[in-house]
Amino acid sequence: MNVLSIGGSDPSSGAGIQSDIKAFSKLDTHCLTVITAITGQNTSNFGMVEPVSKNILENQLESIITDFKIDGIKIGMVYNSEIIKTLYHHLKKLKIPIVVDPVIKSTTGGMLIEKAAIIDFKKFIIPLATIITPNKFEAEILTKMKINSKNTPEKIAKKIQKMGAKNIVITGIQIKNKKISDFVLEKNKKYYITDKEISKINRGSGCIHSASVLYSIVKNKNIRKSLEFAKKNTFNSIKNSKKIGKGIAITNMEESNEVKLLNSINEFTKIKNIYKNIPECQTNFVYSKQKPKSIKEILGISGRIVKAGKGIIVAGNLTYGGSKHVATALLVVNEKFPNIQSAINLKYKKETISKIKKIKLTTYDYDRNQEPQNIKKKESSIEWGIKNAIKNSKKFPDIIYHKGDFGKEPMIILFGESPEEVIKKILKII
Ligand code: PXL
Repeated sequence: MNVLSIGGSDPSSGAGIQSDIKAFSKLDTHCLTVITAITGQNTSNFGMVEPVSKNILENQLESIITDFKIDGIKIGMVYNSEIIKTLYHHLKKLKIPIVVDPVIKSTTGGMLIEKAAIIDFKKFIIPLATIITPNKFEAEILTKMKINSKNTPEKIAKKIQKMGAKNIVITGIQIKNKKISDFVLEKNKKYYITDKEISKINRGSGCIHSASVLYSIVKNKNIRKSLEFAKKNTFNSIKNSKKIGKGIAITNMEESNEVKLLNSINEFTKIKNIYKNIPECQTNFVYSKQKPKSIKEILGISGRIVKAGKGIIVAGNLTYGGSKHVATALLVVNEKFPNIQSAINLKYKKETISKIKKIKLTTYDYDRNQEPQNIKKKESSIEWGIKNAIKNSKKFPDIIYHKGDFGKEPMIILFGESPEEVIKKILKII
């Protein structure tokens, strides 16, 4: 997936273009960029702004648009009327989702748009928006109205909709009992999205919010689902923010499950002689959402990790529902031990089992010979086996194994809270 972020450069990488590159790469999405202005700023102060010339803006746009298939666009800082009109001219023909984050002032107080350009912003940029994501302050500036009991969020959002944006979310509108609400106006729908408040001043949360909205829309999720995802992701990124400079903390997005699992699969392929631990039926490596209801909520490889000579290759893509057996084992374990969200299957070897026992990993086993015939029809053997193995357990399993049955290969399944932890355990036992 390729998205295009149009906005200003922030050398502290807390907001703007640099923040978008970080955010999208954590979401496993390639972020193309068109820079509209260079800012000089850090976590305490906002220095200068220098907008780019029309020539270089056009050249950036043409370079990107003629080369890549772009799945969606995010527009942030646009600064002046020349930039606004040039963007409009190049983007008006594109039929892809556009998220507009109408940034006006930085958290540290710098102006991100010239006052005189706000009229053109409303005329040319707002009509491009599939969704526009102002915070309360930005919505008030755009409509020249203060939100109060007379000028309700709905009234203000309708005014922005009249300017041409299809969908509007006004963030941070209501704060009650440690909860914070965003007001949403779609074509024929209005509602609030409410979540926990987080009272931590930081830089870049608006950028992460709008980037997350775009990511989710491009993934074909509807407006409501996209905004719910964006709110959660922003909340977690604020919670995870880091004080890197001397001033305000910088928002820090956690990697997606996909990226975490991909990174660990990559680590796995690099382990020396790991091909010796791949069973005949090959290997899958899975990572579950929290509280999965079925294997459809467990990420796995749609193919397998397969032996290829003295190496291994990953055949297939990561998809939810991509694994059946290992995902079923994880589903059963997760029901009893909800922190366990990742698993991998490895070749059964006697020396591996003795090593596991020596280093005191928590190990359970089951005997496939004991499986009653009537169960064989009702549920999968693995479901029965794993349930049986942990039925009296007090502690979560690191390993569950069985020694096979007639025509059935013996197998080790290794569990952990995350793919990273699974890799650490593998390194201890092979
Ligand atoms: O968060 C809004 C924003 C967007 N773009 C740039 C910024 C900021 C805030 O500081 O500097 C370049």
